[in-house]
Amino acid sequence: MTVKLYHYEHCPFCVRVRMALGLLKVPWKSLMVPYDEEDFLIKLTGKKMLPIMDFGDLVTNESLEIIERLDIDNLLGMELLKDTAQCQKIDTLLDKIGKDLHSLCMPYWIYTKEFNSTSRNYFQKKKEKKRGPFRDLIKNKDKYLKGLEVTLKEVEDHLDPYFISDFSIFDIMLASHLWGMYIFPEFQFSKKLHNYLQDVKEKCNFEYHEDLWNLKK
Ligand SMILES: N[C@@H](CCC(=O)N[C@@H](CS)C(=O)NCC(=O)O)C(=O)O
Repeated sequence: MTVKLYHYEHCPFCVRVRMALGLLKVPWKSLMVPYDEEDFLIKLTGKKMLPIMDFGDLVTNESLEIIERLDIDNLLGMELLKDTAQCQKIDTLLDKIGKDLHSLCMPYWIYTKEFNSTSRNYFQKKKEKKRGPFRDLIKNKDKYLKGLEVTLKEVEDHLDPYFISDFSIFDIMLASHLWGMYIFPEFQFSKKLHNYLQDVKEKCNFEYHEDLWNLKK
């Protein structure tokens, strides 16, 4: 049976799974979910949280658990997730990235074709509760860009050429979080980071907005 992935196009945790599927060359069915859909997701897993993978005999919604199940030949070094020190490093980095990057990207993600006016309003209302009005996020972009610049320098210093020398699950976790920044107006990654992200993209046969190109008008 072909596995079915329910996902949001912009979501870094969903991108993780899409990257792993591409790297592992697992055939999959893409099911993009409108952001304001609640009932269907709650029926599937008990909560509104994506990604959700339907394996046929199991439906689950934790990105790393999904990847672990897909990576039968352990090409991604999933045992690294038991290394507490390394996990702490990557989690701290992802938290720092998310803090600034999501404040920068959210006001723009909602204008991609993934959203319509209803799901856009739903997303904005929900996210503004935590981060404040999107117009203020845009107004204060320099503050977030400055914070992100420091974190990205830290990421660069880590890469040799991958997060822990060999390509691993950590690179998928990192690249999927950084990827969204490609849509931020006038932003450019450093050459080193851009080359790294493009390398991960190639390895993972990953196309960020592939589903959106295929959307019917
Ligand atoms: N621990 C989960 C986190 C997934 C997650 O946070 N997904 C977000 C989207 S980026 C979500 O569905 N949040 C509920 C919402 O936004 O309504 C995983 O790794 O899969």
